[in-house]
Amino acid sequence: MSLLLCLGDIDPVNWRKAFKAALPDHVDVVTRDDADFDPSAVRYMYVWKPAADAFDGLDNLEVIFSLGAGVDPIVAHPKLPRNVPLSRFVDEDLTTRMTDYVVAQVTLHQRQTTYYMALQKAREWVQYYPPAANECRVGIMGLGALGADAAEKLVGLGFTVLGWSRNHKDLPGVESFAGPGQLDAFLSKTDILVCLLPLTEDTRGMLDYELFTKLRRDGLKTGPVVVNAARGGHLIEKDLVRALEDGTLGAASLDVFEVEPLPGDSPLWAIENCLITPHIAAISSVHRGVRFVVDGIARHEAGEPLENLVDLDVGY
Ligand code: NDP
Ligand code: OXD
Repeated sequence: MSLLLCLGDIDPVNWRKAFKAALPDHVDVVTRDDADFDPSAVRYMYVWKPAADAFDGLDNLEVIFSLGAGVDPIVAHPKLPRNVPLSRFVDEDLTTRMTDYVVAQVTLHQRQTTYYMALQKAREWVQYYPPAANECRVGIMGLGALGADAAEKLVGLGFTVLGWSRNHKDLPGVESFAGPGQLDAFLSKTDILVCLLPLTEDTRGMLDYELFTKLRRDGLKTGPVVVNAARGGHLIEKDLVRALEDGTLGAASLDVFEVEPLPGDSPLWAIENCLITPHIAAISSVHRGVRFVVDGIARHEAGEPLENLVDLDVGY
């Protein structure tokens, strides 16, 4: 039986080596490029951005493991076998790295860094004092594995933290809002909006101009801020450009984009109060990813339930 690596734009060489060293002897590690590839031998699959033929011929597939925490390209795949369980990556190292990113961006915007960068460029000395952490309200969209950890760490730093999710949450120090009916109330109290939602039919394109106009306006001097570390599909980029240009937003931090790599002619590159990183907020490391799959296969073969199963009907 075999584990099929289906890693999209990621080079499988190091993964293959690490899987071979860690998996029991009865599980081979294969790719579709192998000369002797036998789809009927595939019981397990490890997937990131599956190609059009990714699931073809896999009649004996038992479990799909997602390399990413986000499963949107897998769930949206037209040939996904919907009767096969999909287990996604939820991992302490990934979570910590994402929280590092969120805390860094939030702190930077609370301290109004893009405002002082503009002053530095203009050689101007303006002693405006940024708000203290507790005067700054951070609204996190998505209070799952990543959002909940970021919220906890931001509370620890003294920020006023709000969260919006599908279901109500009881997280220490976090004011919880749930569902579409409470979205506007959540936005109206938010100075720095952090998106950590999964990309689903309900969340695609949510971050648009109308939503930006609903954020709290009397918090940060330069206007509210959007931080998107989830998926490019959440954000309407032209709306963000407009909102940054007309002052509806004071600044933004983007790690993910509608098209990745971000095309050279995107107007986002040139906006000085839009801080861009190339989808590096958090990574599934080879070591941790291999551990996740090896443990998952062991659980499955022992007849134990798999962890972090995706509900294909809700899309995350
Ligand atoms: P989870 O599935 O653990 O959490 C998702 C959260 O979003 C839950 O709180 C859920 O609500 C909420 N949610 C889902 N749909 C809606 C909706 N329609 N309305 C309101 N709330 C909703 O995901 P993770 O925290 O593990 O990951 C979040 C995303 O982060 C991933 O999907 C991925 O896109 C992105 N990511 C980005 C990385 C990067 O490097 N930039 C790295 C890793 C992940 P409820 O709790 O009520 O179900
Ligand atoms: C993920 C990612 O979903 O890296 O894990 O984007």
